[in-house]
Amino acid sequence: KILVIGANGQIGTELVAILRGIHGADAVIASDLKSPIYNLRKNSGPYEIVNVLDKDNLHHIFEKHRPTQVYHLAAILSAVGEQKPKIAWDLNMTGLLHVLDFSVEFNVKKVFWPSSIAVFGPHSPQWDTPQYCVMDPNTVYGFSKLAGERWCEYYFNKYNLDVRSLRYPGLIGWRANPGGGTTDYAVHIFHEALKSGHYECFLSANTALPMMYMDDAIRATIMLMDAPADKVEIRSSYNLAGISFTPTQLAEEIKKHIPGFEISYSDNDPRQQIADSWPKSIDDSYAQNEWGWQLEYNLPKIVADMLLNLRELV
Ligand code: VAH
Repeated sequence: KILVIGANGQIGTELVAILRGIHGADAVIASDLKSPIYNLRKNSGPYEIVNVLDKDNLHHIFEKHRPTQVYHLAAILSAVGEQKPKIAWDLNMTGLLHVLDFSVEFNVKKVFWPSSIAVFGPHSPQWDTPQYCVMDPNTVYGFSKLAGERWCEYYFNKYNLDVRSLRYPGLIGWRANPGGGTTDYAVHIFHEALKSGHYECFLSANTALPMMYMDDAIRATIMLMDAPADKVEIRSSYNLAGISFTPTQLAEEIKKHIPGFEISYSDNDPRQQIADSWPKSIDDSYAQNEWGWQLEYNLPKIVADMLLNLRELV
């Protein structure tokens, strides 16, 4: 049995559908704080309401389903985290510790937990940011992910818990919207391009950020989880590079499909300083060398696939 916590989120929505496709619907228990949102994936299967801060509730879910794998995706992202820092720290940190403790108690075989390029900060190398370097994240989300990486490695070393993690770039997908992040512009822009032909971007024109298509992110997750344990030498979290582009470059690519599309830029959005603290590009040679990671979606492929799929929906 696979338990996915945070099943209604941007990653969870896609991961549940893919995992159910691989293992069968009944093998994957989706769970989130609220009742299921019947989204584009329209997949059905076991569902539980879970609150990772409610130890009794969470313990009951582990006891009832005795999962052999757990994907713990529930978190508050960077922008919302700055609006409610203590709530973000509590959910992201205490929630992870509850999941790690119950995974040990119930002898869960593998645990996945998403980290982020947000673990890097203003003094980290900005280009081709390496796996190991100075990390001084200045968002609650970022340092909760950095601390979470330390806890994951600690539980691996101390309790032999097979926990695995990826530092995702900003994720772009069409099946589920992002929730409260700084990279959300790269999803909203597609909806607006189709709906109104215009998008006011909350990041400045030349803000380069590492991004990745959701299909690549999910494939990387499955590849990491399927890799033999001895190939997974990094137990904090693996850099994943994706591709780096600016809002201007993304808009230019969209204009190839929607010639009349216009982008404008609002200024002094608080998310700009978050973006400015993050790397502009990432080095993911450890993921490539240790478990064979290879990216598939470049910018033209992302834009073509997003517009092809969203045209039906918007
Ligand atoms: C965020 N989408 O914007 C997340 C992600 C690298 C960005 O962690 O907060």
